[in-house]
Amino acid sequence: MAGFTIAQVLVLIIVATSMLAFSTANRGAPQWPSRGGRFHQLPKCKEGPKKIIVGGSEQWRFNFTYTEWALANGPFYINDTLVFKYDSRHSVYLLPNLQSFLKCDLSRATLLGNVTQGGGKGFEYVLKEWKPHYFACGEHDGIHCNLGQMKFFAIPMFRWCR
Ligand SMILES: *[C@@H]1O[C@H](CO)[C@@H](O)[C@H](O)[C@H]1NC(C)=O
Ligand SMILES: *[C@@H]1O[C@H](CO)[C@@H](O)[C@H](O)[C@H]1NC(C)=O
Ligand SMILES: *[C@@H]1O[C@H](CO)[C@@H](O)[C@H](O)[C@H]1NC(C)=O
Ligand SMILES: [Cu+2]
Repeated sequence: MAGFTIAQVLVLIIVATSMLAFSTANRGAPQWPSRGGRFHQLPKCKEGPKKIIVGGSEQWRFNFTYTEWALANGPFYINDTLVFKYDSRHSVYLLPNLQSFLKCDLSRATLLGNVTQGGGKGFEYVLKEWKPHYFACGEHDGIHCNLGQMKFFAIPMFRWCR
């Protein structure tokens, strides 16, 4: 495990278990392959995509453990909307991979919500793809991400219903 700290290994395990949640977290269990094995036998969805305020009443701020929040409030589903509400000291970036997420390395990050977009109704981001999304605040060279714990990842799941 050269070069990996225990914390990094833990995050890897968390990512792996979130992937497993893919098969267990969906209420309205898979109905297929049943007799005939056709997709139209999937159950009807009880609920559609949701809007989720990141951090709940704490919103997007310094010194709140978003990794814990995401684990407690997930899983998220494809087409769910994450709403980031924050004041002008913060922002929202997408980091390219696990390594940059662990290090809070913003050098190849993509700006999603700038410092003004968190006001009012907040900055909205739709989880469109089944892939890990690594979110972080980009302010103060990664200090908000590192010390402020303003980072989390989301792997949106498919709903096994139609
Ligand atoms: C962060 O939270 C901890 C625990 O609640 C507190 O002791 C600390 O002062 C906070 N730090 C900042 C910079 O807000
Ligand atoms: C997400 O929404 C888009 C646009 O409304 C739709 O085309 C797509 O099928 C949806 N994806 C899933 C997995 O529900
Ligand atoms: C943030 O983005 C909005 C919308 O794209 C833009 O109108 C605004 O000028 C930007 N603010 C800053 C500080 O870059
Ligand atoms: Cu911040």
